Amino acid sequence: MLKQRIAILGSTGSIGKQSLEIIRNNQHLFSAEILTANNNWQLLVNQAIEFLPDSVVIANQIHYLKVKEALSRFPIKVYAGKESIEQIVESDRIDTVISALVGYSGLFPSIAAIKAGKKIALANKETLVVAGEIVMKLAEEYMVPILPVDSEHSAIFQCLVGERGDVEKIILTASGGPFLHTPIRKLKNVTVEDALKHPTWSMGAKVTIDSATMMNKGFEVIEAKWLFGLDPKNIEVVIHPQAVIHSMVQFSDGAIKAQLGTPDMRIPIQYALTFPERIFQNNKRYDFLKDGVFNFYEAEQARFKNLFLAYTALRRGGNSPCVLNAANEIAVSSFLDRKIGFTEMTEVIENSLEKVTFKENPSLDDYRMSDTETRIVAEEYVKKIRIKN
Ligand code: MN3
Repeated sequence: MLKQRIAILGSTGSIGKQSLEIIRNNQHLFSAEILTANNNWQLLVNQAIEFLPDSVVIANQIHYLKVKEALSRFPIKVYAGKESIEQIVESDRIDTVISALVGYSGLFPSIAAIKAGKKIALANKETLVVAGEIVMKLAEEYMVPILPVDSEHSAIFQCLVGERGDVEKIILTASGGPFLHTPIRKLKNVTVEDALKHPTWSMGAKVTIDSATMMNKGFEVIEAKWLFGLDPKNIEVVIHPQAVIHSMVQFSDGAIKAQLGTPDMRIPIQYALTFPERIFQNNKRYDFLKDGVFNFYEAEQARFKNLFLAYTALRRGGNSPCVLNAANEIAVSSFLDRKIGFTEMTEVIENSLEKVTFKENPSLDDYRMSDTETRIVAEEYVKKIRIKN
């Protein structure tokens, strides 16, 4: 294998750090050439000193001078600002872009990387949630592979390798989060601390809250639709708290393939980088005889309303998934700031889906406008809730 030169967008986040670990353990195969961070400039500096990339970007310009100063003894270019991320992914010093930014901010860098012909290892699900149709068309046009990093989509992708048969449906597994067995009437009293305790996966705050509400699974349904070209009615969600079966594919003959393993994001990250090869990874092997109990539960609509809002947005199409995402970003940050309660996040999203201007065939500019409009509508609704409380 030729040494793969990698850009990690969001290198200080959970996926970014685990990606660097894979690069550290396989230096004959990979090099980190571009690292970007939003605010965590100190970790960015430490990573840069260890991996000596060609360049780094600190998105929040406030930290630029500190990063520049800290790296002045090293041959590393330092850039600042969100726009720099969109420009730097075009660099001919890289082959692959790991898109691990959080939220809507990941969309335009992903698009710039596709247009520059880079292989995409996609962890930023919002890229497909917001603008899946446009993104997949661009990937086809520029002949760029989009390899899923999300564990469920990596699982489906792995089940499909070598298959020619018709897919009848895919079964996305969900851990169910920390409130799977909480009485539904008590959900409104859930605190930020309760919601941040995820039973199986360790992730950033935004994704952890999205997992507790199962909006994360809703996004994954949308992501799956675009990645694998499926009708939403053929995408099923089943709760599997052990999170050992990462997802399944059922074919037209009734056969079901599943991909299993210890829940460890380094496995799907590495597979996105090495596909179609596999290389050794030193992680905890799953022991069927010791831990081998699998449970399955239905995702109840009354408990996981956000998941069903995602299906609704997907069926409506147009800019609805974009609205869903932006409203959810405001809802989650308002919940984390303790401005609204856990179940009020759903109300914020429902209200935005009703109020924001519907666009049947949105362009990228329409998505930008819908995103902005939704954030305003959602913030207003958060204010209303606060007055009422
Ligand atoms: Mn996932």
